[in-house]
Amino acid sequence: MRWDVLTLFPGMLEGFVRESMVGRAVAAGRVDLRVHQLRDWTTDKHHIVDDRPFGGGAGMVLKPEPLFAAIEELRRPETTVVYMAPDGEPLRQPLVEELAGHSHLLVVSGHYEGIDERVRATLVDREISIGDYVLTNGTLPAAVLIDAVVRQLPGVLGEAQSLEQDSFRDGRLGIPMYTRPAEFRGMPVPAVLLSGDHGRIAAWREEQRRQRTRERRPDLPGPSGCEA
Ligand code: JCQ
Repeated sequence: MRWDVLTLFPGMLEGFVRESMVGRAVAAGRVDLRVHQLRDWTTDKHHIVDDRPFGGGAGMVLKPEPLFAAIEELRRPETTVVYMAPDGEPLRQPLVEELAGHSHLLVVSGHYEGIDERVRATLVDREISIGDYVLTNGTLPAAVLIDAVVRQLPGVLGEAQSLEQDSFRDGRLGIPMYTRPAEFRGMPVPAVLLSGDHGRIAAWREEQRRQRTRERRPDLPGPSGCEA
């Protein structure tokens, strides 16, 4: 899978990529990830990427010219151009899984009050939000998107099984997990998990998922289809 990221802060992504499983996927050749400095597409002496908003108001807006030049150079026929923004479509696991099927994502990270609306109207295919709060720029949201999508790619996680156990996989939260020791500071691991009875373990886990989702996230869609 090919990724290009357009940002004013390439160093933020380079550290993350170097230190994470995304970096492993890049080293293994499963992901081709290129981070670009938006200023490289400016043509003026001072490499200016922003300007004051028409109509007045506080803050600055990313100018259309460098964004048009960069996106038109980096995109190909199969490319999906993604803009990270608080007013985008909320990022949830089904969208993550859909994006994992794309061959080329070009992620645009905004700054200040955002980017000129004409870029969004004509060049951006999808606008995605990572949550209902405001950050100073879209580079951490881009990192979040990359991490969530890349871990879905075949062979990036150790076992395919670990994806099946994910929270949100079937619209519900994950299960409680324990490891050794079987008792720690007076707290025992639930006996059923030590029983070796795979049928009872599966039933217990199913009940935990149901209870936890109901208590903590009654808003989640829940399991769909015949098991509902
Ligand atoms: C993405 N959730 C929050 C982009 C404008 C200040 O306004 C803007 C901020 C950004 C950075 O992205 C986010 C974000 N998902 O803040 C455009």
